[in-house]
Amino acid sequence: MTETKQIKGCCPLDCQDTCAWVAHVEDDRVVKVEGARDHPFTRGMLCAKVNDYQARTYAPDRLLHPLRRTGPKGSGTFERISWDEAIDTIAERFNGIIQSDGPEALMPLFYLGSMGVVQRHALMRLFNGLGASQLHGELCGASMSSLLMEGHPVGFDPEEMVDSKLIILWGINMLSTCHHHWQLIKEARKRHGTRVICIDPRRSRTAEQCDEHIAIKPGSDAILAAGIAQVMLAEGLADLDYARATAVDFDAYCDQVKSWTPERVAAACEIDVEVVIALAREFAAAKPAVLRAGVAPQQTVRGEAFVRSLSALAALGGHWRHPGGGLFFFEAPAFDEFAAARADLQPHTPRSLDLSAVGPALTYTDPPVKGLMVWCMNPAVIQVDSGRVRRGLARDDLFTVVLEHFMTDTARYADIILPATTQLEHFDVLGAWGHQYLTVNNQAVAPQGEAKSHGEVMRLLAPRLGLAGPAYEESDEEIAAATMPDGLTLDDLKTEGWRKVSPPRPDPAAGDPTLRFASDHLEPVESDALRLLTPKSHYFLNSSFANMPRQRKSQGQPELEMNLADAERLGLADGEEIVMANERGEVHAILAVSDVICAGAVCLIGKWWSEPTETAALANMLTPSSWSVGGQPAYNDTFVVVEAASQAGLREDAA
Ligand SMILES: Nc1nc2c(c(=O)[nH]1)N[C@H]1C(S)=C(S)[C@@H](COP(=O)(O)OP(=O)(O)OC[C@H]3O[C@@H](n4cnc5c(=O)[nH]c(N)nc54)[C@H](O)[C@@H]3O)O[C@H]1N2
Ligand SMILES: Nc1nc2c(c(=O)[nH]1)N[C@H]1C(S)=C(S)[C@@H](COP(=O)(O)OP(=O)(O)OC[C@H]3O[C@@H](n4cnc5c(=O)[nH]c(N)nc54)[C@H](O)[C@@H]3O)O[C@H]1N2
Ligand code: SF4
Ligand SMILES: [Mo]
Repeated sequence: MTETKQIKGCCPLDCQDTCAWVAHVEDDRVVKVEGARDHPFTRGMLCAKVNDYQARTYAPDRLLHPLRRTGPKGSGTFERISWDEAIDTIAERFNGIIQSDGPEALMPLFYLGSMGVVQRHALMRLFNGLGASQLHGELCGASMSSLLMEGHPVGFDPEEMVDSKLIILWGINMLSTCHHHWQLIKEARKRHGTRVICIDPRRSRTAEQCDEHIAIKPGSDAILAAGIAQVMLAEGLADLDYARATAVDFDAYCDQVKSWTPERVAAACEIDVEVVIALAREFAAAKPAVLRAGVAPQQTVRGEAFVRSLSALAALGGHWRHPGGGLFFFEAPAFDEFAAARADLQPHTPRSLDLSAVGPALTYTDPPVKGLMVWCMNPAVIQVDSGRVRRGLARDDLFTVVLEHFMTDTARYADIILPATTQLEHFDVLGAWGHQYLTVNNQAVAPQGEAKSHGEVMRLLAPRLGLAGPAYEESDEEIAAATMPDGLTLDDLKTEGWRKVSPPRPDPAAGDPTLRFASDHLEPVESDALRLLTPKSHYFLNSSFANMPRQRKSQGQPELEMNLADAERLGLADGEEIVMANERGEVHAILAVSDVICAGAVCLIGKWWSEPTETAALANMLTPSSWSVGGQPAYNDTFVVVEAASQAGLREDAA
């Protein structure tokens, strides 16, 4: 009988939950992955995206050998080459660029395709050692991060939420995007009869399960927050001591919110006056309430106003005083993830490029980027204004290396593609962004084909780029060991599987007041056209899995959700093919008419790929080249006109 080995690992994906899993291995093949039942936070459940992760490792379209492009950039025509040829070519081209243009003409580009410290950071050792351009910025919570830099607390141990008495889910679709957090809500409901309110322009899977759904006009969240504050202050419900001990501009904040009466707020947010008043009273009365907020409402040029307004409210209610109370966007275990990248290897402080602005970086940066290496990101699909990103990637004078599992839209633009290992084929260590557990990922099986871990690619390339020393020779485990917190060794973590490493609980009122509560702008960007929202899909993780048959089947076809009132006004019918368009491009989808999305907005779920063309609904061909002051790409400041595809066809014929 074949022996089944069970290997402790974890999900690599960019999700708050970082599930611990057990890979079941027979004859060096993973036969299933199962959630680790004894993990205190994720409790044995994987999600609908990942519960057959081995299918990704063994997918027939997986990239298993290095490839060299033979057709035009973007065409997807490649030939197989050996690792030796691939490394020779990359070294020759990168060394040539360094000689002609200097090391800053090289740009690394990565995000959270894998959250592993080795897969994310090992390759940065090369770019650090060379003095290449650095990378900064974020694609999701950039507004939150910029407020965190100002000192605003944005999270605490989520396990406290079992004792929250009121949970406000503000622009988060928890049941799709981080469903383990819902277990805490269930427990709070059981213990305290906790009410759960969802504020979301869309009746999401999560909104359906809440006690109340407030279908707010998208982008108007900071105004609703001001309205809540106005009622609390006017009715004497605010915790003035706590708020004054927290804010340096408390009086200015009070002045700002004063004019936002429930009537004005109701009109601006397109909700009822009574809803504003009741929400304020309930929020003030709960001891404590938590504002459990998400990413989508940050995705506008006013992202910081949203985060700042919620931070102000959490203090105004005094909710930080109690376990389970405060503001929660993000929480991570206390460890030094960036130690794996070894910034100390930099010979000088180089320029830094914004990872969320790849379009500008590849089209306007001076001096220009000449060599690009992309890993753990699919910029041709997920960056704002991705038409511009593609124009940059198509430049003849740009040499691009992409490390990938699949032939993504971005990989199609590569000169050289390197096959990367999946989470079942390498060792790694992961933090999380929704809890405090650090988790190990032991290698379960040998890599398929010729795939290599990023640590191994780093070790192969370093000597060819003239880099020598221990940092370039360390094994993947040694790279990961650099990130361990005090009191925890990598060996301990390997044995235990995970360890909760809690940072201190924030108390913004401790010490002198430092925080700023008043925002520069509260009002959203407006337009007569329909606002396009593009939240996360249940079965894809951003653009990952959009090529996988099971997930594709479950997700169905690209649909544009529209409110019945808008459909009637525009003379459009449920189920018909439509075109949505703006000055940047057009995208086809099937219209789904209902009351799921509020009037004035439309919603396209799923980050689809260019291939197959029948489902090539590339939302980011329409999103603008705009960012908040804190660097958040304004995915949701996208306005489109929608018409029947048949009409659009007629218009083109006539032109
Ligand atoms: N299944 C699945 N899970 C994922 C991901 C995925 O792609 N798929 N992606 C992962 C990543 S990278 C991230 S960042 C997280 C994000 O997870 P979430 O924070 O849940 O992000 P979104 O789905 O973008 O948006 C959440 C909700 O905000 C609503 N919304 C949109 N605009 C507004 C607005 O102006 N105001 C308010 N109040 N609500 C608004 C949307 O309708 C949506 O229901 O999820 C992670 N988990
Ligand atoms: N319109 C619109 N655009 C959005 C968003 C939105 O809500 N609306 N959301 C934004 C947000 S919040 C985020 S976080 C970004 C996400 O954007 P990305 O971080 O680019 O996420 P993915 O689309 O999942 O692409 C990750 C890629 O990494 C690859 N990958 C996975 N593991 C590894 C590995 O170990 N090695 C290598 N080399 N590659 C690996 C996967 O195959 C995949 O192609 O998208 C953003 N874009
Ligand atoms: S995507 Fe999130 S919920 Fe799904 S298995 Fe991975 S960590 Fe768990
Ligand atoms: Mo994200």
